[in-house]
Amino acid sequence: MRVLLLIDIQHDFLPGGALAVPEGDRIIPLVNQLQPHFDLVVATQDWHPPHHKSFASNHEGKNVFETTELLGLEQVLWPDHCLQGTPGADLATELEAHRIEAIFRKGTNPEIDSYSGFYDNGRLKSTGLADYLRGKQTKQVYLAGLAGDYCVYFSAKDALHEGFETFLIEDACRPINPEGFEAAKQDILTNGGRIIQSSDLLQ
Ligand code: VGL
Ligand code: ZN
Repeated sequence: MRVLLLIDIQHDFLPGGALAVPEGDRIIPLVNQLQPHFDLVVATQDWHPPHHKSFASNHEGKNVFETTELLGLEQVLWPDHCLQGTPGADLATELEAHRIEAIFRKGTNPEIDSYSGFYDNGRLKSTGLADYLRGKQTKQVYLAGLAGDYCVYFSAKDALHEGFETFLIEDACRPINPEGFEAAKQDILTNGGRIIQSSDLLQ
């Protein structure tokens, strides 16, 4: 199985959203075009409870994008985003959803953040995504979505670690921080992943 893994394509990560990724909306037509080229399409959804400790609003005297420590890990403090059950947490309206066979939610533990679609940042808990993909006889995982330097990157790293052949579709991602995305792509290559373009898949 060749699987397209769509990371956090949610309203709060699009322009106008609570944690807008620059040009985040630009990937959606591309992602819709890519979907029919895969055996299976799976999505992740950032899904935080209101008192999530990755929110700056839950740390007195801290501003957004400052850092702190959560359970011994460095943590960027984000604006409140992807609150469970709110429109900001919904998958983007423009994203074609009928091919998405499963949605894995993450970020539900208020004590720790969860960038990867496979595990929280402390690896305290699995989402079940790796076992689900193995159950589907998945060999290759192709990633697209938001943000390229956070949740796409950490999901790609875990996909490699779980033994999947891993491809990051560069032009079907947008980062919060371009320099962070450059470092992320280098690290994926170093760990045996590949960086490709959507034109490599679309004929
Ligand atoms: C994300 C920051 C906080 C992401 C999620 O989807 O990349 N980034 N929560
Ligand atoms: Zn989040």
